[in-house]
Amino acid sequence: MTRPRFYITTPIYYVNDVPHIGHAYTTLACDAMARFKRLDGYDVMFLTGTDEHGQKVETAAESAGMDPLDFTTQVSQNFRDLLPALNVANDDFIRTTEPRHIKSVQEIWRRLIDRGHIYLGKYAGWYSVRDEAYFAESELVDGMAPTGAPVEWVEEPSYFFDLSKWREPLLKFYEENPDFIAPNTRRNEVISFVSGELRDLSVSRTSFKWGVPVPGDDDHIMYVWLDALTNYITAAGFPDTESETYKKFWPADVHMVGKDILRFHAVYWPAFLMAAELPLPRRVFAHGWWTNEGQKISKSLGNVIDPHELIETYGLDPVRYFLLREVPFGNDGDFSRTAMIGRKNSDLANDFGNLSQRVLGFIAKNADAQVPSPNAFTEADEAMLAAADALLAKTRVAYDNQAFNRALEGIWDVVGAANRYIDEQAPWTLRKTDPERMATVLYTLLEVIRHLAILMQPVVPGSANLMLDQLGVAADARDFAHLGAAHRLAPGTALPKPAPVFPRHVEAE
Ligand code: ME8
Repeated sequence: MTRPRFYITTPIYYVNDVPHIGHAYTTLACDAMARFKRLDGYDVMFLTGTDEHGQKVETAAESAGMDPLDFTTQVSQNFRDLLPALNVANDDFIRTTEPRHIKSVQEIWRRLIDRGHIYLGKYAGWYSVRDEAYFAESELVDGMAPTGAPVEWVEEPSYFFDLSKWREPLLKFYEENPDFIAPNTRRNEVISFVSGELRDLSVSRTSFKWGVPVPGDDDHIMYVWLDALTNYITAAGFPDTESETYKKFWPADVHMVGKDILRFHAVYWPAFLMAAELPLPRRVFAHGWWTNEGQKISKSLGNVIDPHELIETYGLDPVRYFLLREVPFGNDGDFSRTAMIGRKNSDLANDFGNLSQRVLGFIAKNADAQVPSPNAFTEADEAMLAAADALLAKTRVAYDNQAFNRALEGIWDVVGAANRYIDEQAPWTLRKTDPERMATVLYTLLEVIRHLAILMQPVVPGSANLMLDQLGVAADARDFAHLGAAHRLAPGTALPKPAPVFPRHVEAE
């Protein structure tokens, strides 16, 4: 039986900078999504990588006094190193300086030229190196790019892509594919942008060298966004459209991006692909931006959040949980120490951690350290089990909408119900009055915790698996096919000595 496939991508990160919380955030969201789909039976490809060409990177290499390729190799490694630190399970890592990519971008170019969508002209206008984007005079705000980045006047020969011809096809595509851009507010922004005037796009530069040469005209190098966006199809095997990987994985299911780079992904990229007669990705999700204690994060303010330091201070899984739980995915969020510690202590340690520790600790002491044998289930037990069994369907809907916070809220509803159930059923009293009933209550709780831990794997993989170890769940019985009544815990299974999985936050001395 062939499994359904799922292809998800992060943006490829500019190698002009060290990785920060913004990069970690996009990557973690994709990792949770990829892990969820793998556990749900999909054949997944999860791609991340680095964007290594263009003026911005060339300038960064110059200031470091390094050859651009040596520089990008060094900085790209910092992004690669972040992945194991975040426990991210990507399937591929692409660098735009790799031969496979250069071949792919040049083929895209040829397809565009062959179909008459690229012509030679002259660009005269503003360019922001920080955004790697062109701006018209009318778009400037107080002499700056709308993003606040400085702009410089550029006047040079340039190839143009006939973007203006793609206005109608794009609008038709958005209308026919209402899920292509999410969240909805962002979709409306893109539609209103495209409904205005779309100008042809300059797609080559002649004033610097660090990039992919235009086939047949070495004086020009390709515009870095045309180069960068193509990475997604390169990794799927393009230009070999007959390859197994390409046939299986292209088009991508989700391009996850920050809201600042939505236009490139939701306007330029589909236009390039339509013009090149290649299939379009299914969805672009634009997430919001993080601030630090209410302030915009910037190097000049010196408040950039280093993901390694966060992990060291709060632990990896609490950080993963916080970022995906704290704000509705798509909205902006504020990182504050108080909020981070609050989530770690109340959600993870008190609610979820304590639930499993109470139940497993009690079984270790009072129920022979094994999965108890249940007797007849009461209405309360049935309701508790039904809530756990129903969670997969709800969680799946939330993930399919990239609503990580909603998925977690749904899971926490059941965590809360289980904590109330344990207090109401009071197994510690039943121990003396009705040991058979106690066994049924504990069994019900173990089953609920098993469901919670299995469903929490995408967000807190390390901790969820530790919990599953303590529940005696075999490593090959942790995917979503094992949820529900058909795979209940076997009574009599020996349980290892439990230890708390989610410790409370302790302030460093
Ligand atoms: O844009 N909060 O790369 P990049 C949340 N190379 N997300 C943030 C953030 C913050 N404070 N700061 C940055 C590029 N980001 C291109 C992409 S893809 C073909 C090419 C996010 O390294 C930002 O929104 O500047 C973006 O999605 C990502 O970090 C990469 O930024």
